[in-house]
Amino acid sequence: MNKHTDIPTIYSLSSGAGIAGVAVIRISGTRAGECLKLMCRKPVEPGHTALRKIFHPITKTLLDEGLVLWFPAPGSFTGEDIVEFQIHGGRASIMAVVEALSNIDSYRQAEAGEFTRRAFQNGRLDLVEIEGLGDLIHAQTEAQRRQALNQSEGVASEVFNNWRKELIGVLGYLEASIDFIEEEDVNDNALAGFRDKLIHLRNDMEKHLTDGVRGEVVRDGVRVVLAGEPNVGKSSIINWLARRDVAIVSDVPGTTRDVLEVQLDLDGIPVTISDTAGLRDVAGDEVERQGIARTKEAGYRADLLIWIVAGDQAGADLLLDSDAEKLVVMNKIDLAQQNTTRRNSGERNSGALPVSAKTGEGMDELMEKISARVLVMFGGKEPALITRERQKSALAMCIECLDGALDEETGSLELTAEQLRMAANHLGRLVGRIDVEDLLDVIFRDFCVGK
Ligand SMILES: Nc1nc2c(ncn2[C@@H]2O[C@H](COP(=O)(O)OP(=O)(O)OP(=O)(O)O)[C@@H](O)[C@H]2O)c(=O)[nH]1
Ligand SMILES: [Mg+2]
Repeated sequence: MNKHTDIPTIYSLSSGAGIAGVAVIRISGTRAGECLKLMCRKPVEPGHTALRKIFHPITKTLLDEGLVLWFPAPGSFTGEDIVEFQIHGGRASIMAVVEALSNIDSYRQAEAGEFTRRAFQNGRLDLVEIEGLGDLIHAQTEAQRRQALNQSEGVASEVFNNWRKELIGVLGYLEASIDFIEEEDVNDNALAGFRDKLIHLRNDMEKHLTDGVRGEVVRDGVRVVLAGEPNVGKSSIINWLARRDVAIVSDVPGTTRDVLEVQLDLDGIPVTISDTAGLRDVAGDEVERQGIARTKEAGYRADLLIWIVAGDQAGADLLLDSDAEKLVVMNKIDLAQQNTTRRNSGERNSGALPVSAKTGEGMDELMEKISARVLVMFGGKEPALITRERQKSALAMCIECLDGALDEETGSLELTAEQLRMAANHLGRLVGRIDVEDLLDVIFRDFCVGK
């Protein structure tokens, strides 16, 4: 087989589904240029765009007219020759051009993420950049966009590559020393020169690893959970925060049975607010018991737990086991103002934020408080470099090996060197320089066709 038939040329609609003014069809591969010759009567200059009539390669009927882009390898997105047709966005126009492309020898439909996979294979993007690109496509909020762009543009990779370079530099020095230093005075002498440097590097890595919690939360969203006893007004509050009737409100205690989620964008940070079943002893009702189990689970996983008490009820202490930050809110202050039980409730929850989901009093302040807490926890600073479990575990393993290398008890220079080599390998795996075939399917699974 020659080079041409080895690797098929792939094509796909790269713009989204649904009717739009313009659709982009991308073609990539060693034979991408052929569709230009077969489907356009005039050539397009390399690196340029031109308006062209687009014809069927066999029947020669006119299919559409649009902009045609021609990016020869290696400077294209995939590192291969790429052609892009920007045609009219109607379904029939898209289908006609896609069908036309299927007639060209060695052309086939691209699979999900295949363009990006080729970009990786041709060294145009590393794994972290690809993960960032995947996140960028899904980014819904400003903080997600900034974080994803930081990765897709290679800012994070540059840091990881520099760490790796430093480790390899030290490793080279150590390996050279192995041949020259006598066994007895090996470790101290050979390590002394770079111990501080390695410790500094290790601490820097750890800082970014810890910061990864923020990175993951920005990707996945901050979890804010509303909880409390039945009837305190949790569902009324979530409806107010969502500015629509997402949850059923009634004066029957135990109305909410399930966890109900609403997505909000608070100053660029994605937030999921959950309404939950009210907590109480319900020996008799199986459905409510299951609901309460879900409340406990949600509370356990929360980043911020909002405990709600009602101004006209006694006001229970927080009944959930959770490491989350907490905020206590006293709802129904409109009733409390006329009710003596407020004193009771008020004493137990003296720091509680007074609100009324009915009159709206204090509700803007509640929203501001949630935003402020979320921002303190996850926003404001530079985007995190580590944003997902895969990256976190690679960096954690690197630090572990580095600790092994720095351990004074290690005893032999060879073992120290081996630990350093493994530490560098974990960083190599993080950016996808080495040994990552097994990761690729998982990473590209999240990509859509056409990307
Ligand atoms: N007066 C007054 N009534 C309120 C206020 N907030 C909620 N209510 C009423 O209190 C009752 C219970 O409200 P919900 O929002 O369903 O309470 P919940 O905490 O979700 O209750 P469960 O789902 O049963 O746990 C309803 O009749 C609401 O209209 C408030 O601020 N003031
Ligand atoms: Mg409810």
